[in-house]
Amino acid sequence: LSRFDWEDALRLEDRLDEDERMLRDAARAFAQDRLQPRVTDAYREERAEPEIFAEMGEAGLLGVTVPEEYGGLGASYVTYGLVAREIERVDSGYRSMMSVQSSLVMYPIHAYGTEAQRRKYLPGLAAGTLIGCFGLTEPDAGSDPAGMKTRAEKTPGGYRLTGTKTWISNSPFADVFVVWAKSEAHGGKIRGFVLEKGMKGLSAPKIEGKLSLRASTTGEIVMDGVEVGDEALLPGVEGLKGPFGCLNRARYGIAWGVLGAAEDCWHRARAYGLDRKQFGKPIAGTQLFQKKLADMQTEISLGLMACLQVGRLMDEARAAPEMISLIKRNNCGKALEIARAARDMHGGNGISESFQVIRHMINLETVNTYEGTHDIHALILGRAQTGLQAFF
Ligand code: TGC
Ligand code: FAD
Repeated sequence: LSRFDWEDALRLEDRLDEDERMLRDAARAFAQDRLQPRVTDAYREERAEPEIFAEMGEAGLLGVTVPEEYGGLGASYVTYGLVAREIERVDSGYRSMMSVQSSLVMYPIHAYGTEAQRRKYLPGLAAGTLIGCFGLTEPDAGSDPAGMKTRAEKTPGGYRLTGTKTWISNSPFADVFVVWAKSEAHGGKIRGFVLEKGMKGLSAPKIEGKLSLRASTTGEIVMDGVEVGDEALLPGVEGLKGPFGCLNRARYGIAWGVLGAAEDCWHRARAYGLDRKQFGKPIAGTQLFQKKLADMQTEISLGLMACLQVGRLMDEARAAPEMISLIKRNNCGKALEIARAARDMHGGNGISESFQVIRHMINLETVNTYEGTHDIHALILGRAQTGLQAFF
Protein backbone atom coordinates (compact mmCIF):
# COMPACT_ATOMS: atom_id res chain seq x y z
CA LEU A 1 0.00 0.00 0.00
CA SER A 2 1.26 3.47 -0.80
CA ARG A 3 1.65 6.53 1.39
CA PHE A 4 -1.46 8.53 2.37
CA ASP A 5 -1.52 12.13 1.16
CA TRP A 6 -3.82 13.99 3.56
CA GLU A 7 -4.44 16.77 1.02
CA ASP A 8 -5.42 14.39 -1.79
CA ALA A 9 -6.84 11.48 0.16
CA LEU A 10 -8.27 9.54 -2.82
CA ARG A 11 -5.50 10.44 -5.27
CA LEU A 12 -7.51 12.62 -7.64
CA GLU A 13 -4.18 13.75 -9.05
CA ASP A 14 -3.50 10.31 -10.56
CA ARG A 15 -6.76 10.46 -12.51
CA LEU A 16 -5.87 13.71 -14.33
CA ASP A 17 -3.95 13.81 -17.56
CA GLU A 18 -0.93 15.99 -18.19
CA ASP A 19 -2.85 18.79 -19.97
CA GLU A 20 -5.42 18.93 -17.19
CA ARG A 21 -2.70 19.23 -14.55
CA MET A 22 -0.86 21.88 -16.52
CA LEU A 23 -3.96 24.06 -17.04
CA ARG A 24 -4.99 23.54 -13.40
CA ASP A 25 -1.54 24.69 -12.25
CA ALA A 26 -1.73 27.77 -14.48
CA ALA A 27 -5.19 28.62 -13.06
CA ARG A 28 -3.88 28.15 -9.52
CA ALA A 29 -0.91 30.44 -10.16
CA PHE A 30 -3.19 33.10 -11.67
CA ALA A 31 -5.68 32.87 -8.81
CA GLN A 32 -3.06 32.99 -6.07
CA ASP A 33 -0.83 35.65 -7.68
CA ARG A 34 -3.45 37.95 -9.21
CA LEU A 35 -6.71 37.44 -7.31
CA GLN A 36 -5.76 36.51 -3.74
CA PRO A 37 -3.84 39.76 -3.05
CA ARG A 38 -6.81 41.98 -3.96
CA VAL A 39 -9.79 40.00 -2.67
CA THR A 40 -9.96 41.29 0.91
CA ASP A 41 -10.16 44.94 -0.15
CA ALA A 42 -12.44 44.21 -3.11
CA TYR A 43 -14.85 42.35 -0.86
CA ARG A 44 -14.81 44.96 1.90
CA GLU A 45 -15.32 47.82 -0.53
CA GLU A 46 -17.79 45.89 -2.72
CA ARG A 47 -15.56 47.03 -5.55
CA ALA A 48 -16.40 46.41 -9.21
CA GLU A 49 -13.30 45.18 -11.04
CA PRO A 50 -14.26 44.62 -14.69
CA GLU A 51 -10.56 44.61 -15.64
CA ILE A 52 -10.36 41.12 -14.11
CA PHE A 53 -12.07 39.76 -17.24
CA ALA A 54 -9.22 40.85 -19.51
CA GLU A 55 -6.72 39.41 -17.03
CA MET A 56 -8.58 36.11 -16.97
CA GLY A 57 -8.80 36.18 -20.74
CA GLU A 58 -5.09 36.71 -21.06
CA ALA A 59 -4.52 33.74 -18.76
CA GLY A 60 -6.76 31.59 -21.01
CA LEU A 61 -9.41 31.04 -18.34
CA LEU A 62 -12.51 32.19 -20.27
CA GLY A 63 -14.33 29.73 -22.51
CA VAL A 64 -12.15 26.77 -21.51
CA THR A 65 -14.37 24.29 -23.39
CA VAL A 66 -15.08 26.57 -26.39
CA PRO A 67 -13.15 25.55 -29.55
CA GLU A 68 -9.88 27.33 -30.25
CA GLU A 69 -11.12 28.78 -33.55
CA TYR A 70 -13.40 31.05 -31.51
CA GLY A 71 -10.72 32.01 -28.98
CA GLY A 72 -11.43 29.31 -26.39
CA LEU A 73 -9.06 26.58 -25.19
CA GLY A 74 -10.96 23.62 -26.64
CA ALA A 75 -10.21 21.79 -23.40
CA SER A 76 -12.21 19.19 -21.45
CA TYR A 77 -15.03 19.72 -18.96
CA VAL A 78 -12.74 18.23 -16.33
CA THR A 79 -10.30 21.07 -17.06
CA TYR A 80 -13.12 23.61 -16.78
CA GLY A 81 -14.02 22.17 -13.36
CA LEU A 82 -10.40 22.28 -12.19
CA VAL A 83 -10.19 25.96 -13.21
CA ALA A 84 -13.42 26.76 -11.32
CA ARG A 85 -12.01 25.05 -8.22
CA GLU A 86 -8.82 27.13 -8.35
CA ILE A 87 -10.62 30.45 -8.80
CA GLU A 88 -13.19 29.73 -6.10
CA ARG A 89 -10.37 28.72 -3.74
CA VAL A 90 -9.88 32.51 -3.65
CA ASP A 91 -13.48 33.72 -3.85
CA SER A 92 -16.85 32.49 -5.11
CA GLY A 93 -17.49 35.91 -6.67
CA TYR A 94 -14.48 35.64 -8.97
CA ARG A 95 -15.57 32.15 -10.02
CA SER A 96 -19.03 33.56 -10.64
CA MET A 97 -17.60 36.17 -13.03
CA MET A 98 -15.75 33.44 -14.91
CA SER A 99 -18.56 30.90 -15.03
CA VAL A 100 -21.21 33.35 -16.23
CA GLN A 101 -18.89 34.44 -19.04
CA SER A 102 -17.92 30.87 -20.01
CA SER A 103 -21.04 28.75 -19.42
CA LEU A 104 -23.90 31.22 -19.58
CA VAL A 105 -22.75 33.56 -22.35
CA MET A 106 -20.10 31.89 -24.52
CA TYR A 107 -21.73 28.47 -24.39
CA PRO A 108 -25.19 29.56 -25.70
CA ILE A 109 -23.67 31.76 -28.40
CA HIS A 110 -21.54 28.83 -29.52
CA ALA A 111 -24.21 26.12 -29.14
CA TYR A 112 -27.33 28.00 -30.28
CA GLY A 113 -25.96 30.96 -32.27
CA THR A 114 -25.34 31.59 -35.96
CA GLU A 115 -21.84 31.54 -37.39
CA ALA A 116 -22.05 35.34 -37.63
CA GLN A 117 -22.93 35.61 -33.91
CA ARG A 118 -20.06 33.29 -32.98
CA ARG A 119 -17.54 35.30 -35.00
CA LYS A 120 -18.89 38.59 -33.69
CA TYR A 121 -18.88 37.84 -29.96
CA LEU A 122 -16.81 34.80 -28.98
CA PRO A 123 -13.25 36.05 -29.59
CA GLY A 124 -13.87 39.23 -27.53
CA LEU A 125 -15.58 37.27 -24.77
CA ALA A 126 -12.68 34.79 -24.67
CA ALA A 127 -10.19 37.64 -24.44
CA GLY A 128 -12.28 39.36 -21.75
CA THR A 129 -12.38 42.57 -23.78
CA LEU A 130 -16.15 41.97 -23.93
CA ILE A 131 -18.04 41.14 -20.73
CA GLY A 132 -21.20 39.05 -20.81
CA CYS A 133 -24.23 38.49 -18.59
CA PHE A 134 -27.17 36.06 -18.60
CA GLY A 135 -30.71 37.18 -17.84
CA LEU A 136 -33.15 34.47 -16.82
CA THR A 137 -34.34 35.36 -13.28
CA GLU A 138 -37.05 37.98 -12.84
CA PRO A 139 -38.54 39.66 -9.78
CA ASP A 140 -41.51 37.25 -9.88
CA ALA A 141 -39.79 34.24 -11.48
CA GLY A 142 -36.75 32.79 -9.70
CA SER A 143 -37.01 29.06 -9.04
CA ASP A 144 -39.82 28.94 -11.60
CA PRO A 145 -38.36 30.57 -14.71
CA ALA A 146 -41.30 29.31 -16.79
CA GLY A 147 -43.26 32.09 -15.08
CA MET A 148 -41.18 34.84 -16.72
CA LYS A 149 -42.98 37.94 -17.96
CA THR A 150 -40.34 39.31 -20.33
CA ARG A 151 -41.75 39.22 -23.85
CA ALA A 152 -40.48 39.67 -27.38
CA GLU A 153 -42.93 41.14 -29.90
CA LYS A 154 -42.26 40.78 -33.62
CA THR A 155 -41.49 43.96 -35.53
CA PRO A 156 -40.97 44.20 -39.33
CA GLY A 157 -37.20 43.60 -39.21
CA GLY A 158 -36.76 42.06 -35.76
CA TYR A 159 -38.14 42.07 -32.22
CA ARG A 160 -39.08 44.47 -29.42
CA LEU A 161 -38.19 43.24 -25.91
CA THR A 162 -39.91 44.39 -22.75
CA GLY A 163 -39.35 43.16 -19.19
CA THR A 164 -37.06 43.19 -16.16
CA LYS A 165 -34.47 40.65 -15.10
CA THR A 166 -33.00 40.78 -11.62
CA TRP A 167 -30.04 39.36 -9.66
CA ILE A 168 -27.93 39.29 -12.81
CA SER A 169 -24.18 38.76 -12.31
CA ASN A 170 -21.97 41.21 -14.26
CA SER A 171 -24.92 43.15 -15.77
CA PRO A 172 -23.94 46.70 -14.64
CA PHE A 173 -20.74 46.60 -16.72
CA ALA A 174 -21.71 44.01 -19.35
CA ASP A 175 -21.29 44.59 -23.09
CA VAL A 176 -23.21 41.48 -24.21
CA PHE A 177 -26.55 40.43 -22.70
CA VAL A 178 -27.94 36.94 -23.33
CA VAL A 179 -31.59 37.27 -22.29
CA TRP A 180 -34.51 34.86 -22.36
CA ALA A 181 -38.00 36.03 -23.30
CA LYS A 182 -41.37 34.61 -24.34
CA SER A 183 -41.67 35.25 -28.06
CA GLU A 184 -45.08 35.96 -29.54
CA ALA A 185 -43.88 35.01 -33.01
CA HIS A 186 -42.91 31.54 -31.70
CA GLY A 187 -46.20 30.71 -29.99
CA GLY A 188 -45.10 32.22 -26.67
CA LYS A 189 -42.13 29.85 -26.41
CA ILE A 190 -38.99 30.97 -24.56
CA ARG A 191 -36.28 32.18 -26.94
CA GLY A 192 -32.79 33.59 -26.41
CA PHE A 193 -31.66 37.01 -27.68
CA VAL A 194 -28.27 38.71 -27.67
CA LEU A 195 -28.49 42.40 -26.75
CA GLU A 196 -25.68 44.93 -26.63
CA LYS A 197 -24.81 47.68 -24.21
CA GLY A 198 -26.03 51.09 -25.40
CA MET A 199 -29.18 49.85 -27.14
CA LYS A 200 -32.07 52.26 -26.71
CA GLY A 201 -34.30 51.24 -23.80
CA LEU A 202 -31.68 48.92 -22.24
CA SER A 203 -30.27 49.67 -18.78
CA ALA A 204 -28.59 47.61 -16.06
CA PRO A 205 -28.73 49.25 -12.64
CA LYS A 206 -26.50 47.82 -9.92
CA ILE A 207 -28.05 46.06 -6.91
CA GLU A 208 -26.56 47.74 -3.84
CA GLY A 209 -26.19 46.42 -0.33
CA LYS A 210 -25.25 42.79 -0.97
CA LEU A 211 -23.68 41.22 2.12
CA SER A 212 -22.59 38.12 0.18
CA LEU A 213 -20.55 37.71 -3.03
CA ARG A 214 -19.37 41.31 -2.70
CA ALA A 215 -16.39 40.90 -5.05
CA SER A 216 -18.83 40.15 -7.89
CA THR A 217 -21.12 42.86 -9.24
CA THR A 218 -24.83 42.09 -9.56
CA GLY A 219 -27.60 44.12 -11.16
CA GLU A 220 -30.87 44.20 -13.03
CA ILE A 221 -31.51 44.20 -16.77
CA VAL A 222 -34.32 46.58 -17.63
CA MET A 223 -35.70 46.30 -21.17
CA ASP A 224 -38.08 49.09 -22.01
CA GLY A 225 -39.10 48.26 -25.58
CA VAL A 226 -35.56 47.41 -26.75
CA GLU A 227 -35.62 47.03 -30.54
CA VAL A 228 -33.26 44.49 -32.09
CA GLY A 229 -32.88 43.05 -35.57
CA ASP A 230 -33.70 39.45 -36.53
CA GLU A 231 -29.99 38.67 -36.19
CA ALA A 232 -30.23 39.09 -32.38
CA LEU A 233 -32.26 35.87 -32.03
CA LEU A 234 -30.37 32.71 -31.02
CA PRO A 235 -31.87 30.42 -33.68
CA GLY A 236 -30.66 27.05 -32.42
CA VAL A 237 -32.98 26.40 -29.49
CA GLU A 238 -36.43 27.09 -28.14
CA GLY A 239 -38.12 26.42 -24.80
CA LEU A 240 -36.68 26.17 -21.31
CA LYS A 241 -34.12 23.65 -22.48
CA GLY A 242 -32.23 26.64 -23.94
CA PRO A 243 -31.35 28.30 -20.64
CA PHE A 244 -31.15 24.93 -18.87
CA GLY A 245 -28.53 23.71 -21.36
CA CYS A 246 -26.37 26.61 -20.16
CA LEU A 247 -27.23 26.06 -16.51
CA ASN A 248 -26.14 22.41 -16.71
CA ARG A 249 -22.63 23.58 -17.52
CA ALA A 250 -22.50 26.37 -14.96
CA ARG A 251 -23.94 24.15 -12.21
CA TYR A 252 -21.32 21.54 -12.99
CA GLY A 253 -18.56 24.15 -12.64
CA ILE A 254 -20.06 25.33 -9.34
CA ALA A 255 -19.94 21.76 -7.99
CA TRP A 256 -16.15 21.81 -8.45
CA GLY A 257 -15.78 25.46 -7.48
CA VAL A 258 -17.38 25.27 -4.05
CA LEU A 259 -14.97 22.49 -3.12
CA GLY A 260 -12.11 24.92 -3.84
CA ALA A 261 -13.65 27.33 -1.31
CA ALA A 262 -14.16 24.43 1.11
CA GLU A 263 -10.56 23.28 0.70
CA ASP A 264 -9.32 26.77 1.46
CA CYS A 265 -11.39 26.78 4.67
CA TRP A 266 -10.19 23.29 5.61
CA HIS A 267 -6.50 24.06 5.03
CA ARG A 268 -6.75 27.33 6.93
CA ALA A 269 -8.53 25.63 9.87
CA ARG A 270 -5.88 22.90 10.01
CA ALA A 271 -3.00 25.40 9.92
CA TYR A 272 -4.68 27.57 12.53
CA GLY A 273 -5.27 24.59 14.83
CA LEU A 274 -1.62 23.50 14.63
CA ASP A 275 -0.49 27.00 15.55
CA ARG A 276 -3.06 28.02 18.15
CA LYS A 277 -2.42 26.73 21.70
CA GLN A 278 -5.00 26.52 24.48
CA PHE A 279 -4.82 24.49 27.69
CA GLY A 280 -1.10 24.10 27.01
CA LYS A 281 -1.30 22.37 23.62
CA PRO A 282 -2.27 23.00 19.99
CA ILE A 283 -6.05 22.92 19.55
CA ALA A 284 -5.43 20.61 16.54
CA GLY A 285 -4.38 18.03 19.15
CA THR A 286 -7.91 17.81 20.59
CA GLN A 287 -10.36 15.11 19.57
CA LEU A 288 -13.16 17.48 18.61
CA PHE A 289 -10.89 19.53 16.36
CA GLN A 290 -9.59 16.42 14.61
CA LYS A 291 -13.09 15.05 14.07
CA LYS A 292 -14.00 18.28 12.29
CA LEU A 293 -10.86 18.04 10.12
CA ALA A 294 -11.68 14.41 9.30
CA ASP A 295 -15.24 15.35 8.29
CA MET A 296 -13.92 18.14 6.04
CA GLN A 297 -11.36 15.88 4.40
CA THR A 298 -13.94 13.14 3.84
CA GLU A 299 -16.64 15.33 2.29
CA ILE A 300 -14.19 17.20 0.06
CA SER A 301 -12.50 14.01 -1.14
CA LEU A 302 -15.80 12.29 -1.94
CA GLY A 303 -17.17 15.43 -3.60
CA LEU A 304 -14.13 15.82 -5.82
CA MET A 305 -14.28 12.23 -7.02
CA ALA A 306 -17.97 12.70 -7.86
CA CYS A 307 -17.14 15.85 -9.83
CA LEU A 308 -14.43 14.01 -11.73
CA GLN A 309 -16.83 11.20 -12.63
CA VAL A 310 -19.52 13.61 -13.87
CA GLY A 311 -16.87 15.62 -15.73
CA ARG A 312 -15.60 12.53 -17.51
CA LEU A 313 -19.21 11.64 -18.45
CA MET A 314 -19.72 15.19 -19.76
CA ASP A 315 -16.62 14.83 -21.88
CA GLU A 316 -18.10 11.62 -23.30
CA ALA A 317 -21.53 13.33 -23.75
CA ARG A 318 -23.05 10.79 -21.32
CA ALA A 319 -23.94 13.02 -18.34
CA ALA A 320 -27.58 13.51 -17.29
CA PRO A 321 -28.82 16.81 -15.79
CA GLU A 322 -29.84 14.97 -12.60
CA MET A 323 -26.20 13.97 -12.01
CA ILE A 324 -25.34 17.65 -12.10
CA SER A 325 -28.17 18.46 -9.66
CA LEU A 326 -26.79 15.79 -7.32
CA ILE A 327 -23.26 17.21 -7.21
CA LYS A 328 -24.30 20.89 -7.29
CA ARG A 329 -26.66 20.38 -4.37
CA ASN A 330 -24.46 18.15 -2.24
CA ASN A 331 -21.20 20.00 -2.77
CA CYS A 332 -22.76 23.41 -2.07
CA GLY A 333 -24.38 22.12 1.11
CA LYS A 334 -21.19 20.42 2.30
CA ALA A 335 -19.01 23.40 1.43
CA LEU A 336 -21.28 25.66 3.46
CA GLU A 337 -21.08 23.30 6.46
CA ILE A 338 -17.29 23.15 6.12
CA ALA A 339 -16.97 26.94 5.94
CA ARG A 340 -19.17 27.33 9.03
CA ALA A 341 -17.08 24.76 10.93
CA ALA A 342 -13.82 26.46 9.85
CA ARG A 343 -15.20 29.77 11.06
CA ASP A 344 -15.92 28.21 14.45
CA MET A 345 -12.49 26.54 14.65
CA HIS A 346 -10.84 29.95 14.28
CA GLY A 347 -12.62 31.21 17.40
CA GLY A 348 -12.92 35.00 17.51
CA ASN A 349 -10.37 35.37 14.73
CA GLY A 350 -12.82 33.51 12.52
CA ILE A 351 -14.98 36.58 12.13
CA SER A 352 -12.08 38.73 10.90
CA GLU A 353 -11.55 39.34 7.19
CA SER A 354 -7.84 38.62 7.67
CA PHE A 355 -8.53 34.93 8.24
CA GLN A 356 -10.66 34.66 5.06
CA VAL A 357 -13.03 31.90 6.20
CA ILE A 358 -16.06 34.05 7.05
CA ARG A 359 -15.92 35.56 3.55
CA HIS A 360 -16.14 32.07 2.03
CA MET A 361 -18.92 31.18 4.44
CA ILE A 362 -21.05 34.18 3.52
CA ASN A 363 -20.36 33.73 -0.21
CA LEU A 364 -21.45 30.11 -0.08
CA GLU A 365 -24.91 31.20 1.09
CA THR A 366 -25.36 32.73 -2.37
CA VAL A 367 -23.89 29.76 -4.19
CA ASN A 368 -26.25 27.43 -2.33
CA THR A 369 -29.13 29.54 -3.71
CA TYR A 370 -28.25 30.52 -7.26
CA GLU A 371 -28.37 28.16 -10.23
CA GLY A 372 -31.20 26.27 -8.50
CA THR A 373 -31.53 26.32 -4.73
CA HIS A 374 -30.52 23.36 -2.54
CA ASP A 375 -34.20 22.40 -2.20
CA ILE A 376 -35.02 22.82 -5.90
CA HIS A 377 -32.25 20.33 -6.75
CA ALA A 378 -33.72 17.96 -4.14
CA LEU A 379 -37.05 18.19 -5.98
CA ILE A 380 -35.34 17.51 -9.33
CA LEU A 381 -33.80 14.36 -7.80
CA GLY A 382 -37.06 13.42 -6.07
CA ARG A 383 -38.92 13.66 -9.37
CA ALA A 384 -36.30 11.55 -11.12
CA GLN A 385 -36.68 8.68 -8.66
CA THR A 386 -40.45 8.76 -8.08
CA GLY A 387 -41.77 10.07 -11.38
CA LEU A 388 -43.85 12.53 -9.32
CA GLN A 389 -43.17 16.24 -9.56
CA ALA A 390 -43.47 18.06 -6.22
CA PHE A 391 -42.88 21.65 -7.43
CA PHE A 392 -46.57 22.55 -7.24
P1 TGC B 1 -39.54 21.06 -16.80
O1 TGC B 1 -40.90 20.63 -17.17
O2 TGC B 1 -38.76 20.24 -15.84
O3 TGC B 1 -38.66 21.28 -18.12
C1 TGC B 1 -39.06 22.16 -19.14
C2 TGC B 1 -38.22 21.88 -20.37
O4 TGC B 1 -36.85 22.08 -20.07
C3 TGC B 1 -36.11 20.84 -20.22
N1 TGC B 1 -35.15 20.74 -19.11
C4 TGC B 1 -33.85 20.63 -19.28
N2 TGC B 1 -33.10 20.58 -20.40
C5 TGC B 1 -31.77 20.47 -20.26
N3 TGC B 1 -31.19 20.45 -19.04
C6 TGC B 1 -31.90 20.52 -17.90
N4 TGC B 1 -31.28 20.53 -16.71
C7 TGC B 1 -33.29 20.61 -17.99
N5 TGC B 1 -34.29 20.71 -17.08
C8 TGC B 1 -35.43 20.78 -17.78
C9 TGC B 1 -37.16 19.76 -20.13
O5 TGC B 1 -36.74 18.59 -20.79
C10 TGC B 1 -38.32 20.43 -20.83
O6 TGC B 1 -38.06 20.39 -22.22
P2 TGC B 1 -39.27 20.28 -23.28
O7 TGC B 1 -38.59 20.18 -24.61
O8 TGC B 1 -40.03 19.04 -22.89
O9 TGC B 1 -40.08 21.52 -23.11
O10 TGC B 1 -39.67 22.55 -16.28
P3 TGC B 1 -40.22 23.10 -14.96
O11 TGC B 1 -40.79 24.44 -15.28
O12 TGC B 1 -41.10 22.09 -14.26
O13 TGC B 1 -38.82 23.26 -14.18
C11 TGC B 1 -38.75 23.12 -12.87
C12 TGC B 1 -37.31 23.30 -12.33
C13 TGC B 1 -37.43 23.56 -10.88
C14 TGC B 1 -36.53 22.02 -12.55
C15 TGC B 1 -36.52 24.40 -13.01
O14 TGC B 1 -37.31 25.42 -13.35
C16 TGC B 1 -35.29 24.85 -12.24
O15 TGC B 1 -34.22 24.26 -12.33
N6 TGC B 1 -35.35 26.01 -11.50
C17 TGC B 1 -34.19 26.66 -10.95
C18 TGC B 1 -33.94 27.95 -11.71
C19 TGC B 1 -32.47 28.26 -11.86
O16 TGC B 1 -31.61 27.43 -11.72
N7 TGC B 1 -32.19 29.50 -12.17
C20 TGC B 1 -30.85 29.90 -12.39
C21 TGC B 1 -30.77 31.31 -12.94
S1 TGC B 1 -29.17 31.69 -13.59
C22 TGC B 1 -28.18 31.88 -12.26
O17 TGC B 1 -28.54 31.67 -11.15
C23 TGC B 1 -26.83 32.31 -12.56
S2 TGC B 1 -25.84 32.61 -11.18
C24 TGC B 1 -24.38 32.45 -11.97
C25 TGC B 1 -23.20 32.89 -11.26
O18 TGC B 1 -23.10 34.10 -10.90
O19 TGC B 1 -22.26 32.04 -11.15
P1 FAD C 1 -37.36 31.81 -4.80
O1 FAD C 1 -37.59 31.01 -6.02
O2 FAD C 1 -38.43 32.78 -4.43
O3 FAD C 1 -37.11 30.81 -3.58
C1 FAD C 1 -37.21 31.21 -2.20
C2 FAD C 1 -37.23 29.96 -1.34
O4 FAD C 1 -38.37 29.15 -1.68
C3 FAD C 1 -36.01 29.04 -1.55
O5 FAD C 1 -35.65 28.46 -0.31
C4 FAD C 1 -36.53 27.96 -2.48
O6 FAD C 1 -35.81 26.74 -2.35
C5 FAD C 1 -37.96 27.84 -2.00
N1 FAD C 1 -38.84 27.28 -3.04
C6 FAD C 1 -39.16 27.83 -4.24
N2 FAD C 1 -40.01 27.03 -4.90
C7 FAD C 1 -40.20 25.94 -4.12
C8 FAD C 1 -40.97 24.74 -4.27
N3 FAD C 1 -41.67 24.49 -5.37
N4 FAD C 1 -40.95 23.85 -3.26
C9 FAD C 1 -40.22 24.08 -2.14
N5 FAD C 1 -39.48 25.19 -1.93
C10 FAD C 1 -39.48 26.10 -2.92
N6 FAD C 1 -30.06 34.70 -12.14
C11 FAD C 1 -29.82 34.88 -13.48
O7 FAD C 1 -30.69 34.65 -14.32
N7 FAD C 1 -28.58 35.28 -13.90
C12 FAD C 1 -27.57 35.55 -13.05
O8 FAD C 1 -26.46 35.91 -13.47
C13 FAD C 1 -27.81 35.40 -11.64
N8 FAD C 1 -26.83 35.74 -10.74
C14 FAD C 1 -27.14 35.77 -9.41
C15 FAD C 1 -26.21 36.31 -8.51
C16 FAD C 1 -26.54 36.41 -7.16
C17 FAD C 1 -25.58 37.07 -6.22
C18 FAD C 1 -27.78 35.91 -6.69
C19 FAD C 1 -28.16 35.98 -5.23
C20 FAD C 1 -28.70 35.35 -7.57
C21 FAD C 1 -28.41 35.30 -8.95
N9 FAD C 1 -29.34 34.84 -9.88
C22 FAD C 1 -29.10 34.96 -11.22
C23 FAD C 1 -30.68 34.46 -9.44
C24 FAD C 1 -30.79 33.07 -8.81
O9 FAD C 1 -30.72 32.07 -9.77
C25 FAD C 1 -32.11 33.01 -8.02
O10 FAD C 1 -31.96 33.82 -6.87
C26 FAD C 1 -32.47 31.58 -7.63
O11 FAD C 1 -32.79 30.81 -8.76
C27 FAD C 1 -33.64 31.53 -6.63
O12 FAD C 1 -34.71 32.31 -7.07
P2 FAD C 1 -35.37 33.39 -6.07
O13 FAD C 1 -34.28 34.24 -5.52
O14 FAD C 1 -36.47 34.07 -6.81
O15 FAD C 1 -35.96 32.56 -4.86
